[in-house]
Amino acid sequence: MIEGLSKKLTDIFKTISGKANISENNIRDALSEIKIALLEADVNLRVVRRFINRTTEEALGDKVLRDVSPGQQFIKIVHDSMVQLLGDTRQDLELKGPDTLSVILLMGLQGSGKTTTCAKLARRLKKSNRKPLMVAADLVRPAAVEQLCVLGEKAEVEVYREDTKDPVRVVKNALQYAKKNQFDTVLVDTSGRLQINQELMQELQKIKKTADPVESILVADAMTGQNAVDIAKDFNEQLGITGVILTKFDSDTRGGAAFSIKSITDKPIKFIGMGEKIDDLEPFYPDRIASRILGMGDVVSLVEKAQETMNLEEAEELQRKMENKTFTLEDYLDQYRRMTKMGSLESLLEMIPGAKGNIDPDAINKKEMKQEEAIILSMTIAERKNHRILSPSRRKRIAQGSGTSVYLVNRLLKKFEKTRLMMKKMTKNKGMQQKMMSQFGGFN
Ligand SMILES: Nc1nc2c(ncn2[C@@H]2O[C@H](COP(=O)(O)OP(=O)(O)O)[C@@H](O)[C@H]2O)c(=O)[nH]1
Ligand SMILES: [Mg+2]
Repeated sequence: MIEGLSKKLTDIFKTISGKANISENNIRDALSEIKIALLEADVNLRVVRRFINRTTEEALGDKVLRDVSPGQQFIKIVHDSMVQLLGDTRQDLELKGPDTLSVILLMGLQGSGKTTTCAKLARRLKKSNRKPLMVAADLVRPAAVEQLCVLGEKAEVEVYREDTKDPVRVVKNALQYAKKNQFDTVLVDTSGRLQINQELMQELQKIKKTADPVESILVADAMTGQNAVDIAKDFNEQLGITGVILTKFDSDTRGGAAFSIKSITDKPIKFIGMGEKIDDLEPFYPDRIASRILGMGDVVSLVEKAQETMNLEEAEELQRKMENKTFTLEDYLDQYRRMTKMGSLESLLEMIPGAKGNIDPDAINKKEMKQEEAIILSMTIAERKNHRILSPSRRKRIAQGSGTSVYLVNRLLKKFEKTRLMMKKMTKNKGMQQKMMSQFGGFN
């Protein structure tokens, strides 16, 4: 995610924070480099200009030049301006209370990720105890209804469908169905087109009138950069949107759309799509994204994500085990399973400070994880609890039982030992960062 910009900014900061004294010229030089970096990241020119003007004004004030650590102060100013650019504070969906039906309309061009995002959102709402219904109102693209139904099964959310070519009728009937069956949220998946055209806009206007949504969300592909911004502007002018979900943020190496949308449309980015899987949707936190881009890591997001799959007691239990050296192969397996439950490993790594560049996501081999799981499952309970009893003959038996080889069994044991050792070292250091790292320590 946004690697290019992140790398450039980190380099610029490295130069400036290494200086004991900073002159006005140093600041101007750094800012003009930042300007180039932002333009290369495909950020809208007007937005860049405004950003640079504001930041220059702040940075040339007394605050930076007279500060004891001017470099840090300068970085903070850039960080804060960036947060502002990204939209200041987190904007969640604004839904009505559970007793009133809330409709969320998802719109966008073909392939932007509407259907996938519809299911991701529905799943999220379901997890937060709402009762969502998805409506298949894309009747243009063949198989679109089927696609939503398949995703509906994954998300465990019901899909309303009808055999017709009239999306307005489907929406109308779906709303009645939802009211009758006590659903509290209706998500409408609409059809897109390759480009914005009259036909699409008219269709969406009619649907919007019938659906009377509380949220009209534009789903836009982050990888299309400034194009996504132009689309957001058009949709907002013609249909009125309440927010944007930027998809494929995991594959967006530049970041131009994320930086420009709020300034250009004055509508917030509410979520980002971080992968193809149903759980790969994250709330958009301007401050955390800015920190991630500036290479400060995103400990808070990571902690929250971990908390979703592991409660506090479990985390403390794990901590205790590590300190008492009773961390066993079973716990190791357990950690692996949690990791896969948490979503894509690559997106997790990105959030760990210091992991970027140090841990190679390709080294986290899914096949290897499966093999390791099979190996541990072929062990007896006693063996899992105490790996020291694993004699050569036991290892041979386990290799056969798991369909692997003695070499792979030995490799796993070596990795496990290394993980234990690293966890031990890390639990000695207090501090959240180390705590978090320790849970993922098995990967280098
Ligand atoms: N990497 C990645 N792929 C995504 C994301 N969201 C959607 N996709 C993929 O984009 C393609 C188009 O998605 P789809 O939901 O069918 O788009 P629609 O035409 O707007 O309904 C599919 O292959 C999705 O798996 C995302 O956040 N990250
Ligand atoms: Mg679709």
